[in-house]
Order: sequence, then structure tokens, then C-alpha cells
Amino acid sequence: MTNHLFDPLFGRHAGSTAPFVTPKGGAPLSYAAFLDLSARMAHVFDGLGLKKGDRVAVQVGKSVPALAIYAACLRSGLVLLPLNTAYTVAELEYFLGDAEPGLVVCDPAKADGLQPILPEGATLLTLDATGAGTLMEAADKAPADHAPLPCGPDDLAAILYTSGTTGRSKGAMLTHDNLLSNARTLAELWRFTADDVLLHALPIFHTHGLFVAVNVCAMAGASMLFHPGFDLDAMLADLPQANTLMGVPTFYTRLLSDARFTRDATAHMRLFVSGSAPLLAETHEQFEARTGHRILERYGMTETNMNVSNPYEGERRAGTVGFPLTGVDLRITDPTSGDPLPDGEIGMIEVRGPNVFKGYWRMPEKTAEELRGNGFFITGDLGRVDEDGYVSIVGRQKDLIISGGYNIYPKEIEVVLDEMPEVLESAVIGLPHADFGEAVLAVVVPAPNTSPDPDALLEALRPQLARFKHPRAIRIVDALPRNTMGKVQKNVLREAFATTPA
Ligand code: MCA
Ligand code: AMP
Repeated sequence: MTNHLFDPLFGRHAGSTAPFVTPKGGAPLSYAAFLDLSARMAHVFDGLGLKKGDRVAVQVGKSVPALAIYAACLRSGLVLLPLNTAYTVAELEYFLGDAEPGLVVCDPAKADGLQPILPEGATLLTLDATGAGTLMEAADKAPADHAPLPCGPDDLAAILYTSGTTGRSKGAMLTHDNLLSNARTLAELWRFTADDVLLHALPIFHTHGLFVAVNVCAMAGASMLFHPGFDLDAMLADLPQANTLMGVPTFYTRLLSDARFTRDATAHMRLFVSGSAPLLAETHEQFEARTGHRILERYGMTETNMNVSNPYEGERRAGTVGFPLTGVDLRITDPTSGDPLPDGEIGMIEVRGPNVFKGYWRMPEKTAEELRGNGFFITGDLGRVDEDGYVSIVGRQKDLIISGGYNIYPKEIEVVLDEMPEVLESAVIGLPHADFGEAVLAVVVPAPNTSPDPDALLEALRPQLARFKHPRAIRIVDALPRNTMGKVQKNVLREAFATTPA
């Protein structure tokens, strides 16, 4: 019996001295050395008594050992639950309570805060950005050979939380085959080989940085320059050593904002991929004018991995996300009736394929709402397919703000604001933002006989919500605009505040 994802992704590189990952400013680590590290960690996990299907929650800074936790979980048949490092203890309490992990790995600085919210029976281990902490102390003592546990295509590999429109996050259950099938398709489509070097500056707690970037590289035997985050100077300094880059649109607008990012500086590059948020056609065109390269834009979701991509060869059409991937069925339906619409019409994007997740963790009713019996997943994105087959995303039916590639659900912020004594009600909207694409603005109606101070409200949000979700500004109004059904008209608010951006 094989391990469906681990074997083809990592296992087959055992003994390979080819470089896999080079941490910024550090020495390259070979595939073999990375596999040894993951084997040691897997022994630690097994030694804790963790069993197939148990969850391992991880909130640590980006590092090579942090990445090895992913491979170690696959080896031991465990389910990785990666968590944004920006999440507060208040946010983590929900995830840990819902997923009930048997192991939590966190930065040593956060251990005291997490101890009281640890699920019953769970172990807490630590790992800092330099690789120090109790996890590595134990791994250093463990043997470097580990037989991967047999796992089938349907076994869970990861749970990634995505916020819900009701404010309650849902854990998307991703199977070994969801990840394997997508990695295979993308590596082939984007022509990744062992000669490629990817400049990796995305976080590894989301699909883009972890499953798209890392899995595609491992599938091809390629290597990565691993940056802890996006630092413009560091990116430009390492660009000559790389030949491929994957990023959110903010990466590309930031690179374009620097005069050092020129045609010469990018002449050796093979591929720039963009996703997670809309790439403005204007950015696409500016990028080509400056560098001679056309960015390859693709479209995906946490629940589905990647669905659609512009072609490697052939026209990469600005303002579109390209064609459905091999094996992915895409249809446009009437958002109300769910009936398929003819090509060219705007409607709900639905996708079906081996990439589509198994459902939401312990939320069968939510799963039934979004995943049809016939396998189509209702994305919440509105789009159309043009006469050449290119898919465009024209809007979102879900109330969602995408800021610098991070999804922010207005409801989650509104719930916290509405609980404050000086707030009668609130509405959170996204406004255009030059760097992040969209920025968060909160519009607040004061409770009777109060005059809330926006700065004090912002301060009160701090312990509750991750920094990236904080409104960039709060505006106080007498009342929110509503339609005849009583629903807040966010489009009216967006227009009203468009000229006074956050
Ligand atoms: C940081 N801040 C943000 C964001 N990032 N605020 C709003 N939106 C953000 N995305 C906060 C910081 O905490 C800081 O707060 C202030 O804004 C300025 O930070 P700055 O130094 O400018 O930011 P940065 O550290 O350079 O990060 C910006 C970033 C980063 C590089 C764009 O957010 C990033 O790596 N985004 C990628 C997210 C991603 O991987 N998404 C993929 C999701 P203060 O004021 O306190 O200093 S997967 C997905 O969407 C699907 C599946 C798909 O299709 O890929
Ligand atoms: P997430 O929940 O983080 O997986 O985010 C998925 C959402 O990001 C999708 O439903 C889209 O709304 C958005 N998204 C991802 N890629 C693109 C893209 N290339 N263009 C526009 N929106 C995108």
C-alpha cells in the first residue's frame, strides 16, 4: 500500500541530492535532507500517539522546518491544519475548538496564550522562525528513516479554514487526491521541471503558497528560494537566482513601483503567475510594457484548489483567468434557480473535478448548500465564458473583501463591532486600494446618546481580530441605507465613500 500524496510528491525524491529549498540567506537543503527532517518529525508525531486522521494545528512563522511539518503529517497520515500567523488567541480558540487537534505547534512566544485554549488531551509543541523549540528538540533525537503510513486518495491531507458569510469559519476538507491531481495538472500545464527555481515569498498557511507553489515544485523536482515574506529589496536581490515567481497582484504592483524592476532584470525569467485576487488588466499591460513578460493569471479557491488558468502557450488574456484545467468541468448557472446558462451570459461559476474538496468539517448542512449532489461546487463568484472559452470573473455574490490576497468577511468584523456598547449597528465594505486591491472600511451607527471615537473602536478590535482584518478607517453615520426588504445597501455605501477612501 502506498501513501497516495506523499509518495509521488516527496517520497520519490528520497536520496536525491538536488536542492529543494533554500531559506533566504541560508544554505540549500536537498530533497534528501528535507525528507530526513520530515521523517524525524513524523516519529515525534507517532510517538505522541497521534493516529491516522488526527489533526495537527500549526501556527508558526515561515521556515523550512515549518514546511517539513506538512511532509511529516502526510507521512503519518495526519491532517494538517495551517493557521495564519496573524490570528489572535480569540480567533484561534474557535479553530482549535472546532477541529480538536491532537497536536498544536506554535511559536514559543505564543505558547502561554494558547495553553488555556488547548483542546483536552492535545499536546503543545513549539517552533520558532529559526527552527528552535520543543518540536525540533524532539525531532533531533528521532531516527531519520520512517515508513510512510498507507493512505488512499480519499484520505484527508489538510483542513483549511475559510471564513463564512455568516461569520463562522468553515474547515474545507482536502483529500490526498484533491492535492495530488491539482499538483500534477499545474506542474504539467505551467511546464515545471527540475531546472526551475521558484522565488517563494507567499505565506505557507494558504493554498497559494503551500499547495500551488510547494506542491508544483515538488511534483517537478524543482527548487525554491524561500523568503519569509514579501520584501521588495530582498525580492529584487534574489530575482537573478530564480526563473519563476508566483504571487498575489500586490506582489506585481509593488515590483512595478520600483525602477530597478526592468526588462533586463527579468530577461532570464520563464514565468510569472498571479492569483488569489483579481489582477487589473492595467497591471497586466504595464507589466508587459515594462518587462516584455505577460503574467499568467489563474483562478482558484481553498475549497477547490486551482480551477482555471490562462495557457502557457497561446494568448494570456488580460482581465480573464483563462480556461478550465484538464479534468475540471466549469459551468455558469442562474444564481437563483441554479439552471445552467448559455455561454456568454453572466452567472454563478460552478466547478466539478478531482480538485474539489470533500466538504466542510463537521458542517454537513453547509456542505449540502454549496456542494451539489452531482459534484458541482457553487463558488460564490460571478463570471462568464467568452466565445473563445476564456473565463472572466466579473464579481462576487458572496460578501467578501480580498485585501492583498487575504479574504476578509465583512460579517466577521460587523459581529465584533455590533457587540460594542457604543455601536448600534455597522456595515463593513471594501474600497479600492492601490497596494492591497481592496481595503476595509467600517461604517458605524452609534448607539443612542453615545458618540463613539473611531480610534477607540479600532483599539477595541485589536485583541479580537487579526491585524489584516482591521478597518483602515471607521466612519460614523446616522443611519445605514436599506432597501425595501430592510437589507443594508452596501453598494450605496461604497459609492458614498468612494471619494473618501480608507
Ligand atoms: C499585511 N497587512 C495587511 C495585509 N498584509 N492588511 C491588509 N491586507 C493584507 N493582505 C497589514 C500588516 O499587518 C501591517 O499592519 C500593514 O498591513 C502593512 O503591512 P505591509 O508591511 O505593507 O504588508 P506585508 O507584510 O508586506 O504583506 C502584504 C502582502 C501579504 C505581501 C501582500 O499580505 C501577503 O503575503 N499576502 C498574500 C496572501 C496569500 O497568500 N493569499 C493566498 C490565499 P501594521 O499597520 O500594524 O504595520 S489562497 C487563495 O486565495 C486562493 C486559493 C488562491 O486562488 O490562491
Ligand atoms: P480563498 O477563499 O482564499 O480560497 O479565496 C478564493 C477566492 O479568491 C475566489 O472565490 C475568488 O473570489 C478569489 N480569486 C482567486 N483567484 C482569483 C483571480 N485570479 N481573480 C479574481 N478572483 C480570484
